[in-house]
Amino acid sequence: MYRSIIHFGITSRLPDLYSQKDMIIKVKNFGISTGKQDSQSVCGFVFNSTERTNGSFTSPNYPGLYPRDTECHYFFYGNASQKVYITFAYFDVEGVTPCTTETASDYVEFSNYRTVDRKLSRHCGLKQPKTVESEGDFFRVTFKTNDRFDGTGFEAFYQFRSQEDPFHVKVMRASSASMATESLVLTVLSMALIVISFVIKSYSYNK
Ligand SMILES: [Ca+2]
Repeated sequence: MYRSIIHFGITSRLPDLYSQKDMIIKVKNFGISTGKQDSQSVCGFVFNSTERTNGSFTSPNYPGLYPRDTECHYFFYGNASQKVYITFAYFDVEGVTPCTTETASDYVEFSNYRTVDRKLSRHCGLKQPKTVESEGDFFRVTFKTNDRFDGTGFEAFYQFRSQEDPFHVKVMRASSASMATESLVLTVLSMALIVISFVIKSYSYNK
């Protein structure tokens, strides 16, 4: 399913100590302190709205440099009436748009599914993505790095909001009383207009 081995590319940083080709390390601690680590994936973190309705999450080893050749997934599970909102406070992901393999970029990707969501574009560079909103009660954030160049990653905030949430401005339905007043005013106004036009017409005829 996911990679079971993380290659940190330490060879290039510490050539004297590790002269062999590559160093392979199995990593369990990603320096990510929030969410529940998913035992099924190497770098997977689960955020359930039943446990917390808001909080923060970061790239591995934040605010230090993130590791190379790493793929982390952040899974957000709300209840049926909730949506997930992700806002970035800090963003430094090495790469250039469109943040693809061709541009040798690391990237952050969003999805409304467990698989790739083609509607949502990838993000890299220094420009923080705007607040992202999920379509439904599930959302996934993926962070993927390649084998060259580094950044300090990201810090982001998540919030589960239910559709009835007071944060959401709802369109107010006019009460029946005010609707009655409104229609009465409209009726009076239109009657006044008819009278005025009648007066004007009869005045011009009389001329
Ligand atoms: Ca990189």
